Amino acid sequence: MLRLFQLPRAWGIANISPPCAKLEAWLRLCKIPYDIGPLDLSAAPKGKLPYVQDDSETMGDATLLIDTLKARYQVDPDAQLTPEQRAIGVAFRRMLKEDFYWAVVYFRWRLAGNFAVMERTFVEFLPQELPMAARLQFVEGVKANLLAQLQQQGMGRHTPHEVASLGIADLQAVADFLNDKPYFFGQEPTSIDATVFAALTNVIDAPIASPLKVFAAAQPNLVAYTRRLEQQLFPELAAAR
Ligand SMILES: N[C@@H](CCC(=O)N[C@@H](CS)C(=O)NCC(=O)O)C(=O)O
Repeated sequence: MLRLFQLPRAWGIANISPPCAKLEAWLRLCKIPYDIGPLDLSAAPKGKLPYVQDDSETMGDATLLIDTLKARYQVDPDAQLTPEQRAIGVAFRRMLKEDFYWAVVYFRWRLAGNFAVMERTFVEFLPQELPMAARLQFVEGVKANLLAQLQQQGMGRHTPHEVASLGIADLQAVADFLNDKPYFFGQEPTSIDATVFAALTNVIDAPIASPLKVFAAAQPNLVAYTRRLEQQLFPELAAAR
């Protein structure tokens, strides 16, 4: 059986890592059976989560994995999409992954109040037998790594106000395109819904104060969509909400 390696569940959402939430949502959408492996970043082929082991092969990157697993498991929720829809899907996926993701990281790790939430959460992910000082030091390392990535990527060079305006523009684009459709491309869910759901639940349902959350939570279609996808793909989380 396919084994999925990701961050442990927290905050009552699919995963506090958007790429991890996206891959697990997609596996569930496609009804591909899987189990969850232990948290072990050292075995990640690309040094990032999520990754999977399947047929003794270890493979990383949520986006690449979706393409690989489509072929391997002969499933394709996107089979009926038109070329235009596919093009739109690629553009939204890249926007959420390469731009919006970094706005989310910024508000989580750069603002002191939110970092305290991240610290508490990550300390719980680490082996409880490790002394608290060592766990806190590890989380400081995660923070330093992410702040360096934010700087290199570019989002970290902006003020909170500027990051908010960039991230809200992404959310507005999703809200406008989704409009009153139940799923991103209409009546049936497709792969892009895993990506959009993962991004939205990580803002709307995360205990992280930010202008992104204020904006997204005020868009009735984004909230209804997030609840719909959660109910469909993670009913155990919806039931606990
Ligand atoms: N393009 C990758 C991105 C994965 C990613 O950024 N994962 C983060 C967790 S949200 C990670 O593992 N970061 C560890 C690091 O940057 O050292 C994917 O879609 O799988």
